[in-house]
Amino acid sequence: MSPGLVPIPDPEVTTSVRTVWISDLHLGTPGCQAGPLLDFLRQYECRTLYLVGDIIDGWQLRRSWYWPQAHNDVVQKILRKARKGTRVVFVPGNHDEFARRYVEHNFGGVDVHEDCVHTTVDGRRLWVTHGDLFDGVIQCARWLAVAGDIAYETTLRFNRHLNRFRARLGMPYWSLSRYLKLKVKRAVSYVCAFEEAVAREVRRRGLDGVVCGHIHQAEIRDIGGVLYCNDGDWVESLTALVEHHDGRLEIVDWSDRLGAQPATTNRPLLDEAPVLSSAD
Ligand SMILES: [Mn+2]
Repeated sequence: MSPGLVPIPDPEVTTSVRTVWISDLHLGTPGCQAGPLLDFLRQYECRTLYLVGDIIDGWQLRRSWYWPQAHNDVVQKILRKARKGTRVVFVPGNHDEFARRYVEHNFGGVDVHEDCVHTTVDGRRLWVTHGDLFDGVIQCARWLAVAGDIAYETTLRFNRHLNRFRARLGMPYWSLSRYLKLKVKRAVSYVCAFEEAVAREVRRRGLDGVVCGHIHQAEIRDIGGVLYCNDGDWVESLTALVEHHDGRLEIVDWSDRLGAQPATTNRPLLDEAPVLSSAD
């Protein structure tokens, strides 16, 4: 191949999996890595595609309009999958909470749900939720440990209402992680607290595990008998979670396939993306 030519992915080569989860695309921001995301969507075929929140960044778009063709292509690709028979489920996050008023509706083949339960082929029941609900819980973690379950549930509910109210006033999403970002050492404990809070809710619901996003950190791990899965993001880490046809769950790290680190220029300051790599 002559230098300067970019290899064109073979449209015949596809990877078939049972389920794909992606979140935190942040379409509508310069940080969204739409090109690699499109390549991923072209390669992976699935029966069910979950869009686990922060797909379109309504907060950023409200401040300034940014919508290049590549972002359109991503939306078109997803709608095309829906037309071709993929079940597409959209679970809104905090940056696209405008969609939460459309829950239990269907748009162009995309089902919108506040949250939902996915059953793997081997029968494990996973709660699919964006994860922003837990920001408030982490903030209050210390007194919650004392006050117990009722206070915990009240805080979950309070955080949701608080941020709806702030959105109506045009105020940005409140997030503890924005504060933690300034104190990078504490970002690690933020991630742990987040994961623990999510796992606790999964246990309370009597489910086997969870798939979420929000903190831009892909992971599959066991937390006290709860399967915690985070599908990462398409701003920094370029990751997705997939369920193979035998029920095996795996994180696909697309940055590996690029053979280079994802671009770090033009990355917007996201309020829920602790910069762990700069921790000392
Ligand atoms: Mn989020």
